[in-house]
Amino acid sequence: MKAIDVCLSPDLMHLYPVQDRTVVVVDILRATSCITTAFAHGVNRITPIANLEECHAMKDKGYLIAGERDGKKVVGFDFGNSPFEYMQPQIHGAHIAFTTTNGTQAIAKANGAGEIIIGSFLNLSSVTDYLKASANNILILCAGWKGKINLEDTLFAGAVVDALSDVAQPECDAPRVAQHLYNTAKSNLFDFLKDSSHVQRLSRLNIHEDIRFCLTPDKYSMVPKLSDGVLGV
Ligand code: 3SL
Repeated sequence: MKAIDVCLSPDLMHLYPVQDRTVVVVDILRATSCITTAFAHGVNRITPIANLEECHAMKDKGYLIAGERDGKKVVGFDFGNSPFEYMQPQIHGAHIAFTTTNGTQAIAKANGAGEIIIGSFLNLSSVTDYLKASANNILILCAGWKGKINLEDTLFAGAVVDALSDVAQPECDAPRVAQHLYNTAKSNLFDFLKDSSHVQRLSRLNIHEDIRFCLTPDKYSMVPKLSDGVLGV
């Protein structure tokens, strides 16, 4: 049986060897939900960038530039971090440079992994099918918030652990914690998350529709994958 583990914060990544692993990076609210939505709506490539200035400079190289800091679209950027922005016809065939507070930092922290894929509730079954078909051991990397653990990424990790329970053995207690949490919350994820820190943060920005959308399971079928620093499907 292959092994599955969950890293609840990018700041804990030094504890997890990733060389031969498939790392699933998850930032449910909202970076990996946006990435998934963008590919479902025809974006060609996304280059995730940790640094804001570096992303800004990509505009002069012909990229559309996108992302947020502290939830808000960056001044001068083409798109922010709402999944609804990635349904527009302009993104069709585009190459987007993308930077976010936590999601793209987590992708950078997974550097050196056997492979890196992008997970969200929107492509949950595609991700679990992909992981079932692969012989690789698995690490789910939760983006969290500035090094702190969050509920929504942990819930997604639990959903993956649960779906793979016949084929992947938890390596420590984090996968079990996540699975318990998911089984407690799964009948109404939106309600379960209503007091969570990032839902509170995003509610102040008045984006309840984004939150509901990001919690929708299996809306899209594809698995974005990182190759030479660029995401594609
Ligand atoms: O931190 C991130 O990567 C973002 O997804 C955060 S926010 O939802 O845009 O606030």
